[in-house]
Amino acid sequence: MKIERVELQEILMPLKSPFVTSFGRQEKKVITIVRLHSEGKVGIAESVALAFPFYNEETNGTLWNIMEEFLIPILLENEISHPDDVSSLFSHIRRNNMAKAVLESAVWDLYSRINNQSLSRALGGSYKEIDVGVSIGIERSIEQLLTVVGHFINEGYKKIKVKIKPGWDVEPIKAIREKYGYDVPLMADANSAYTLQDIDLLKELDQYKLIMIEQPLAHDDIIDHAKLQAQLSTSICLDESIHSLEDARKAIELGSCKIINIKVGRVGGLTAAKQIHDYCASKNIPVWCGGMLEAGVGRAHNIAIASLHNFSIPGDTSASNRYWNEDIVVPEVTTIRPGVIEVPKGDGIGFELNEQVIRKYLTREVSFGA
Ligand code: OSB
Ligand code: MG
Repeated sequence: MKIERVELQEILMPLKSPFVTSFGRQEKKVITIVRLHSEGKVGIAESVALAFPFYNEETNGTLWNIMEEFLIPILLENEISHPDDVSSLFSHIRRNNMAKAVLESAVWDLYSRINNQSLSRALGGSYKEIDVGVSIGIERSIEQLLTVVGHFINEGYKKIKVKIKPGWDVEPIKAIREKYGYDVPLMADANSAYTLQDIDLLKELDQYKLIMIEQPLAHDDIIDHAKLQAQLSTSICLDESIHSLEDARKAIELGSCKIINIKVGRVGGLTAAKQIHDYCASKNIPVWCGGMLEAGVGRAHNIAIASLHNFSIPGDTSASNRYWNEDIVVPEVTTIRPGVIEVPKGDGIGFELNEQVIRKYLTREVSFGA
């Protein structure tokens, strides 16, 4: 397949309510939508880099720079026989995984559309439905947090993840357990807000029987996480620390985690996500699909990868209406039953762009190639 044209569109969409983590507060989200044209078909994907380099080093700005200057010329100049080729073509460019991932994921969508199959099928997925959870930011009070948690428990989400940071950890977790009990599948995500000096506090969380604690320590660490895991009964899940199959192998060998959160953007694309999934399966390490506040296109890619068998823990891919008043795809990404999303059977990601919504929030657009 030869990519004939690449279109980039940037949109700025307001979130329904602000999302606060240990690294910052977001009220709107910048999203770059990629369209790749070949053989009369269009493959699509959406970027996940945030507007600021506080989760990882990439931003929407660095993404455009790397795509325009390096990645898009490679896509336009090379014949691609399979989407797996793209990661090899990009491999000499260091990091910039989110820039690589958005283009690579669009190639996967294009490839599956050209072959008249669903992206899930092209990736080797087996689930027809996936269980999903929800991620809840840092709220302004315990009372408000309990209201929000209660709302999502009522909606039937299969995993409740709450953000924690120093000063907002034991107290909110304890309050959730006291009000809603121990049957709620609850976990915490620290986004690297702690160090080994906080070990006593992190051990205190053990009594609340969390299904895991996500990325408690530094974004670039796997050594201290191994020391911490040895002293915690709660499983550690790594997010920020895992950028590649090699990172996953080293973290698992060191005992730095018992679970891995796979984000397609963070690992540089669907091929890498699948490889990490397969490796983790061979080591009995369950994985789940993380999120980056995606709109419908990103959710659709997440649903497809989460249909692979070792995605055995509900991910963060809630329905689009958890964050958005309107979706950038039709149909909108919804649950079919409480906490369950159907894996689409249609070609590619199984959703089409909602041009009207995209036009409404468009901030810039450019195209390359024919
Ligand atoms: O750490 O998983 C994270 C959002 C932005 C950046 C990092 C993270 C998150 C979330 C939200 O937790 C997940 C989602 O609902 O998309
Ligand atoms: Mg996380």
